Amino acid sequence: MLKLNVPDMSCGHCEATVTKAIRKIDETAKVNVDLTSRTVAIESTADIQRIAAALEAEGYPSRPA
Ligand SMILES: [Cu+2]
Repeated sequence: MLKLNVPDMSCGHCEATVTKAIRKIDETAKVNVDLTSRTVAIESTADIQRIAAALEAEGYPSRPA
């Protein structure tokens, strides 16, 4: 399980965008967004750097949580 802190996530739209960006890297990823703590829990075998880069490209910089 990977956990990323994504401070710019604030609403359902952000959640959808972030989820989509992760699924583009790994369509079977399990993604669980917590808007309160602004963290994303990800179950994926994909490289965390690739996921972080995809999020950044969508305007959501992240850091390990
Ligand atoms: Cu939003």
